[in-house]
Amino acid sequence: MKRMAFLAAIAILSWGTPALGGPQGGPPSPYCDDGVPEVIDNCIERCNTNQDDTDRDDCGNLCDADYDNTGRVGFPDFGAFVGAFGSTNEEFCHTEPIPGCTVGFPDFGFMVANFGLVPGPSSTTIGTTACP
Ligand SMILES: [Ca+2]
Ligand SMILES: [Ca+2]
Ligand SMILES: [Ca+2]
Ligand SMILES: [Ca+2]
Repeated sequence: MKRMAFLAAIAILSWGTPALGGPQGGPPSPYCDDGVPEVIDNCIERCNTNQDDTDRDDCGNLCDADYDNTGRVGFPDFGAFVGAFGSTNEEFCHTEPIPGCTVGFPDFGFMVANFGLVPGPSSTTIGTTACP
């Protein structure tokens, strides 16, 4: 009898739980809902509410380890990063908040994780090589 009561309680609880959804019932972002509509998000797959883009190539800092804008993160970018390590050059910062940042190990981890890859994706530059 106790078991029946337990099962009934479970049923009532799960019935009464509203389905989870995005704001105003819209579909939640498959990536990160940072409050920036995905159609204008300069770094779709990461939470970058501030949309910081130091080199102004429409590819947000949190997506952009392609410092020479060749469309690929390679050795020239790696060399530039090493040269900037420990500096306050915001272009090499990939962790918010960007303004006033110091280039450090989290940024290094981002660079390594993106080595050999294309920057982005960004909604504002689709079809271009800068940040496909
Ligand atoms: Ca984003
Ligand atoms: Ca950029
Ligand atoms: Ca590059
Ligand atoms: Ca870039």
